[in-house]
Amino acid sequence: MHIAVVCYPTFGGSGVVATELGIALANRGHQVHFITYNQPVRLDMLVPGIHFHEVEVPEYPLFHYQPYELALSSKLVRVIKKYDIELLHVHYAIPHAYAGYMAKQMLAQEGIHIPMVTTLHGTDITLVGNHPHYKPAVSFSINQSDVVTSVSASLKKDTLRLFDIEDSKIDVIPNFIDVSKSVNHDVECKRHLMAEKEEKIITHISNFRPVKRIEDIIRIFEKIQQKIPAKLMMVGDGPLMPDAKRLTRELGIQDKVIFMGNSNEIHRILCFSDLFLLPSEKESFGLAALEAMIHSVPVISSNTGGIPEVNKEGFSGFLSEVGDIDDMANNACNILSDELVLDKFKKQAREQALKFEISQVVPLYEEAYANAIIKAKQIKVIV
Ligand code: GMT
Repeated sequence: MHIAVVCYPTFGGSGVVATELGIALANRGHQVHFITYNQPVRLDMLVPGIHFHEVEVPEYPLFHYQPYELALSSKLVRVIKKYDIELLHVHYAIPHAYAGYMAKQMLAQEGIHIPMVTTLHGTDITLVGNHPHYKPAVSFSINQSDVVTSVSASLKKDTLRLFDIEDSKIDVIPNFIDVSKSVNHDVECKRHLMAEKEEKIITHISNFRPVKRIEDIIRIFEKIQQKIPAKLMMVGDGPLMPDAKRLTRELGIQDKVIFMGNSNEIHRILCFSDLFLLPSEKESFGLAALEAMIHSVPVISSNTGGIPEVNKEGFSGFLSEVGDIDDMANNACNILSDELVLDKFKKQAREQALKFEISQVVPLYEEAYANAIIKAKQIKVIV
């Protein structure tokens, strides 16, 4: 099948899911065309069947805001026609579902009926999409999609609660992990560069936005290191980076916290990590936690959104109420203070992550594509 994929190309989870899914589909013989403003960070252009089309937005000084949606929908029309695209898959509703709908309409004028699948990822529903400034357009474009998928049951529930959308409209297709890629045995694990032998290594990966509760991470770590020798790896970048650095200085733990910036090779960090922290305010799924777990890293997280669908209490880690940093620190110490307990949790974290193996999830998307094609045909007949 010839598939067009629209996603954010940055280090966010939705872009990672879109990219990994696209690569998996290409490996199964599909032609996959990525259409976005930059090459997605994890896109491997050497995989046969992968194509990338850049959306360019010419700067015009009269415009206070450059019209990206317009450029995207025009690019979609051109690519869909030129490469005989049979299906459009947009990741993250804002503004992709809206731009996709516009492209669909333009193409319909020319007798081309392109089925559209929209995958909801989280903040496009719970934070941004729900804002009154966007809500009508988001609601409309979700309803106009032929098939809608959400990355967790919790996100589906949130979508139905916040928007006027029918239950049957949304299929839950969980995020996934490619085991073969995520455990690279050729990579030498350079733990000795990061910590002393007796120190435990605790890791957090995100885009350092308020929803991740970056301050909680630093404060949880500060409590842990009072009881257990440890280092904290802060991986990623974002608006709260300066605040996080300031807090480590205020707490006098700056020598124990390493800010590593964005990384395309998180397996090289997760291979030596003992524990992962994800105390987010909201999290539709928590892909970063799943990536940690497949590397046998147990997770201390908040009990919010889709996280409990991924991190199993007392098995792959522990869950606490949002903001309960004492409980999170205690849970972390309980795992880290006993080597036998730590080993058990490491094994269980990997066992839990294996339930999300990519080979089980990609066919669900192929099924969703087949349904979208059927639905688009029915709509065409009605029109
Ligand atoms: O929160 C992020 O780090 C980025 C955001 C995105 O859209 O890229 O992540 C959302 O989508 C991910 C992939 O489906 C999920 O794993 C994250 O839980 C979700 N983030 C939130 O809901 C806050």
